[in-house]
Amino acid sequence: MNHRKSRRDSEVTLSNYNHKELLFKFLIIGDYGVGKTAVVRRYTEGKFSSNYKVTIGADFAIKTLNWDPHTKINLQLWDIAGHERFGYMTRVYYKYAVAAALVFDISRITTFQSVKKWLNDLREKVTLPDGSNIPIILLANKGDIKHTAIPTEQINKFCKDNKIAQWYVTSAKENKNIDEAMHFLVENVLKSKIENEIKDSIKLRTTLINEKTTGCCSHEIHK
Ligand SMILES: Nc1nc2c(ncn2[C@@H]2O[C@H](COP(=O)(O)OP(=O)(O)OP(=O)(O)O)[C@@H](O)[C@H]2O)c(=O)[nH]1
Ligand SMILES: [Mg+2]
Repeated sequence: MNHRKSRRDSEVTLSNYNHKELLFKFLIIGDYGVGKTAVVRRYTEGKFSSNYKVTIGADFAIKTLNWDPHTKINLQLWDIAGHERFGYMTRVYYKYAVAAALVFDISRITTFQSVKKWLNDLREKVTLPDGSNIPIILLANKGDIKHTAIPTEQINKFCKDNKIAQWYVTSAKENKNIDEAMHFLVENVLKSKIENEIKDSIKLRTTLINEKTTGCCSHEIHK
């Protein structure tokens, strides 16, 4: 995996007029063996291996997207070891994340039961700078395995009850729905970013108007 110096999330580099480069940190979390590393590898390198090599701590990979003619997005995907759930390091790994993909193995019910604990851990430790929750999607991975242990209705209900915007049946092995899921997350982050920028510009305008008013009044008093 590519290792690079970590930068703060949502960093904007205006390289030239009307062209921007963004950096988003995404978390990939869930129980051990559900396929987090396989999903990241499929997405960033287009490869799959059936060997299981346990992730220790966390790893990360970069994917660059030419989102539109004016926007380049560098996605920093943090692949957190499934064994880390109750490790104190998760707080450090989660820092500055702007979105997350929660992964479980559709053929193993226990991994779905753990999703709630991962979600609670995430919501407790990460919020966007304005205090709101980060966008989260749920990936029911190993969709190529015919044995599905969790009924669709149960997953739908879980997402509705826990305000998870979207879920996908994915397969790192067969390259199913991984691009689509990541695309959805990026769109959500961009949407919340635009909303925040609008809020900021309103705040700025209000401040400017207030300052102008204050300036005007104090000027009148001095007259
Ligand atoms: N059939 C199938 N096997 C998969 C798929 N994704 C991952 N696997 C296999 O599942 C095993 C575990 O995958 P990993 O990606 O290493 O799991 P992980 O979630 O990163 O596990 P930890 O690093 O321990 O947290 C490996 O043997 C993978 O080849 C998939 O979509 N389909
Ligand atoms: Mg792993």
